[in-house]
Amino acid sequence: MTAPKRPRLVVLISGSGSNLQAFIDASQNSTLDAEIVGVVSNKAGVLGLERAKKAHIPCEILDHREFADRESFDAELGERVSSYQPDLVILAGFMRILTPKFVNRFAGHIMNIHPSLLPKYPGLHTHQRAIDAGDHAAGATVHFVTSDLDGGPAIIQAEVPITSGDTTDILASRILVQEHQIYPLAAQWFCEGRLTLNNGAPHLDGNALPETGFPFSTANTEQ
Ligand code: NHR
Ligand code: GAR
Repeated sequence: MTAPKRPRLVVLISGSGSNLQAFIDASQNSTLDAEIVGVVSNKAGVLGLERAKKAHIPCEILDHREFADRESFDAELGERVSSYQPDLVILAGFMRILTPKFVNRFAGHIMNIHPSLLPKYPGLHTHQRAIDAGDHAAGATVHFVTSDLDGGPAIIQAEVPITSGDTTDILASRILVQEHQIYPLAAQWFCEGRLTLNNGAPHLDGNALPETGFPFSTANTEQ
C-alpha cells in the first residue's frame, strides 16, 4: 500500500526560527504528519536558516531591501512560495507585513503565531506592552492570516502568567515554550482536515472555535 501524500508546508522566517525548529522536530517525531518543503527568510545570516540546512530543508533568502516596494517584494515572495506547491504557509517569526494580494493568493492556507492573547496587542512589542499594562497573563495565539494585521480568525491560544520581576526576555521565553506546543498542533489539525474555515470561521471537527481560539491547557506542559 502506498502512503497518502503528506501535506506540504512552507515556513517563512526572519530570525532565530525556534518555531521552525518545533515544526522540524514535530515532523520528525510524527506528531506533525507533514513535510516542510521549503524555508524562506527575508534576512540573511539568521539562525533559522542554519536550522533548515541542518534538517536538509531547501531554504532561500529574499531580502525585502532589494525591492522597490512592498508589492514587488510580495510578488516575488509569492512566486517563490508557490514554486514549492504548499498546502499550508507558516509564518514563524516572519516580520514583514504582507500585502492583501499575497494574503489572497494563499487565502485559508496561511497561519501566523503572534505572541499575545489576541485580540490584545496586535503588532509589535507585545511583551513590553503586556508588562507595562500591569497584566497578570500573557500568551500566544495561532491565527489564519488575513489582510487585517494579527486580526485573522484565531485557531488556538495558550496563556502564561506574568509575575512580578518579569522582563520582556523572561516573558518571551515563557511564551515561546507554549508557542512550540500550539503551533505544530494547529498545523496538524489543518493537515488532518480537522480544522476548516467555513465562511471565514474556523471549525475544529465541525464545531465553531471560540473567538480567541481553542483554549490550550498548559497544565501538563508547564516546566
Ligand atoms: N501580514 C498580514 N497581511 N496579516 C497578518 O496578520 C500578518 C502579516 C505579516 C506578518 C506577523 C505579525 C506578528 O505576529 C504577521 C502577521 C510584522 C509586523 C511589522 O510591523 C507586525 C506584525 C507582524 C509582523 N513589521 C514591520 C513592517 O514594516 C517591520 C518590522 C521589522 O522588520 O522589524 O513590515 O507580530
Ligand atoms: C515568536 O515569539 C513569535 O511569536 C514572534 O516572534 C518570535 C519568533 O521566534 N512573532 C512575531 O513577533 C511576528 N511579528 P522564532 O524565530 O524563534 O520562532
